[in-house]
Amino acid sequence: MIIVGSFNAAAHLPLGMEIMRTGGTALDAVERVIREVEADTREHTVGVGGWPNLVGEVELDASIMHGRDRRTGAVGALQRRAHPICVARKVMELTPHVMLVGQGAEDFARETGFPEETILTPEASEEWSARLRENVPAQDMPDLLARRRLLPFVLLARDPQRIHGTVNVIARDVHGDTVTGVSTSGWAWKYPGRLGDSPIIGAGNYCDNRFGAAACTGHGETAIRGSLARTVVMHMEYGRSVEEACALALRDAPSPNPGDTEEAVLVIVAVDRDGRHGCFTNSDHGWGCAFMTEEMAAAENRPSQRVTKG
Ligand code: SD4
Repeated sequence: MIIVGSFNAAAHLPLGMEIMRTGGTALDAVERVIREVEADTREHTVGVGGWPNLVGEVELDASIMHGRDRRTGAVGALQRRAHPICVARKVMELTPHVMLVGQGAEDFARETGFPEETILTPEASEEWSARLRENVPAQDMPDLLARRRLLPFVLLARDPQRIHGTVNVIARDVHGDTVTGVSTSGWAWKYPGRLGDSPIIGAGNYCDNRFGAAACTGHGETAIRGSLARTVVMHMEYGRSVEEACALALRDAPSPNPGDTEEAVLVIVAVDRDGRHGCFTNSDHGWGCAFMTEEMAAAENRPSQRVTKG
């Protein structure tokens, strides 16, 4: 058994391992670890306390994928619910669909018993107001907020923690099942309705017991355009090691969108079918991961390995 997560999941990996040691599944472990990160108001890129969009609404994205049969569930731009990973699991278990977004995702969450909650914290709200005050002339504010004239301000979308955010967790249980989960509030100040890679199967999340699993953080638009997580697992299918598969996927990732002045940082956490794992990035700023096997008493951190383009 093994559980691997992005750095912000490190503190909760022992809880996930304990769940699997005591008879729970990888699915239970992944959901529970991510739930803990979603509940942490200090983590501004996931769940409660996440940075809001351009008009001050927190919109959450999450997905979960089961490697035994590639079942999956996802939600996008979900408002007023604290635990999108749990709603994503219910989408997988209770519907014939794989993804629900916006109002439909909210309706589904309500119907399946998830309470409406305030997920915009005072701290995140203050940061959002300050960002707007700095960048939007006072006379344009009513246009932006009341009339939702948003396009002139779309380039404000950037994440103060864009290179260090979103949670990824991959677990393999005693039955040999691998499950992958991803949860995020996406880019701060994003255009409402924007989805990143996290809820998109094949982009930010992919899992197949036969070959391995991958999950991503960083510049979601680039991960979507490069089908990043699926590409990693496809290379594993063709016999490549975790390291080779991630390096090939990162090297093949497209360049940032024209006009995007920020570096398109990508970080991949990957595990192959034998439990070999690692964390790889195309940037000097990529963060690391943490892992724990059944023999270990605590999780251990691992820096990400830098992959160069050439
Ligand atoms: C997104 N990939 O919405 C997420 C954000 C992220 O580090 O991972 N930030 O594009």
